Amino acid sequence: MKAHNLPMESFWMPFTSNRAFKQKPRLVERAEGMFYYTPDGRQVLDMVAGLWCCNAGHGHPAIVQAIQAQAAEMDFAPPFNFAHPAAFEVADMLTDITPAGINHVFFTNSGSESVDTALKIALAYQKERGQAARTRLIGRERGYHGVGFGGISVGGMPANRMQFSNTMIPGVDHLPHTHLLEQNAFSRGLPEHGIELADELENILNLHHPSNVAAVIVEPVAGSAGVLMPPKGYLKRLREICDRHDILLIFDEVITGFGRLGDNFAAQAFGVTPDIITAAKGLTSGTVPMGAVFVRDEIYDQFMSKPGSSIELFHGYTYSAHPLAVAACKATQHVYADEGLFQRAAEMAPVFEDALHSLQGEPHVIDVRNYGLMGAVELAAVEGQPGARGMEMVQKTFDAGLMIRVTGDTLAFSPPLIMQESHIQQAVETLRTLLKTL
Ligand code: PXG
Repeated sequence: MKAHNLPMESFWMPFTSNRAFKQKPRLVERAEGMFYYTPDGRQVLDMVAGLWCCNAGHGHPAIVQAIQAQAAEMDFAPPFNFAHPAAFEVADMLTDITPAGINHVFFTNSGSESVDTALKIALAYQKERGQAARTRLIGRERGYHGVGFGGISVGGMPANRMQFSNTMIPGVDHLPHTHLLEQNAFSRGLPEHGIELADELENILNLHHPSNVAAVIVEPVAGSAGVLMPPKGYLKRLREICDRHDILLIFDEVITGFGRLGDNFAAQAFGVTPDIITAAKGLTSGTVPMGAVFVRDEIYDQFMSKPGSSIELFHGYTYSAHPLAVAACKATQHVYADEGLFQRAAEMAPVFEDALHSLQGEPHVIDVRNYGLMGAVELAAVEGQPGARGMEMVQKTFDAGLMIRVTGDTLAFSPPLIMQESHIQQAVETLRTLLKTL
């Protein structure tokens, strides 16, 4: 199988139909600003920030320079029992933009590691404070929390679970998802209907007794499942129920963090503060793999108040706070602040909203939804072939010079925060033309 003059067989591609891809590869070789470039020099407008991560746009000179300089200065520093100064500095920078009361951060290398780390911190915290019975975890249908065993267990994407179904971690329940297509189709911003879906948490807690539950984990806006919005008041109600029963609330902000919703985190955009925030992607604008778990002071303090001076948490990665990631993160955070990119995302959100909603009424479009610079256009599935229309759009848009993301038949958009009005107009007009060809 050699569709290109590349040796295609050795690389087992993630979350991709290898056989289909290798017959007809979609390759990108270079990136700058809002665009990718194919090996044959075609320009492709990036409407998904790579994979929801390149929030500062591609190839920002300040970030490139910082990574280059760090590679020359020090390649690696062991993170156990040793450290490098920049790791402390970047932690301090990051906790300046987290919600009040969340002032500590544990570094990982990906969103999946952040989620599994957060779940482990939640379990260990309950034990440390003498609540060892609190072992149950609650996720949500259609949730995506990465691909570690913890993440797929609390996650709610059936395809990501079924090949591994006998090895989920035990003691997990799921809230219902919040995608009420009939009631909420074509909502702008947060939908009106569905706050009562949060009350299902009380039912789950009644079943197991709250004293057995450690934590609830949700994405404030579900990304991978197709950009599913929290109904108005929903997240606040989850917070209230968790507070009532002394249960930790974890927001998985791997996508929603770092400006995506027009604020630092979804927690601030929606005015609801969780106990733990997981992050990755936009942390370094996708330049170097890095993840983070931000925790409330009470959680950190619980571990630090142990008598003696032994290791407080038996967890960590060789590459936690890797010097290259730290340098990339520091430079990225400076770019976000200096260029006011989160504010810019908030300012561009209405333009983005109007542009996406102008596709209402085009062929096959059954919903448009958006918040900040995160949006989706849902298409009706071809009878008996769910996902076929979505994949057709991935190919057709790429051929037409546009990169988008699909989940099933939902087209997802999360442009770099440097997006200008002309970019979203170009994307929407390409989509309008292609929708008529399906
Ligand atoms: N949590 C959330 C909310 C995510 O969106 C992860 C955890 C895992 O991150 P890592 O870095 O381990 O991949 C993610 C990742 C898509 C898509 O199709 C989304 C992600 C990854 C791959 C594809 O929307 N998000």
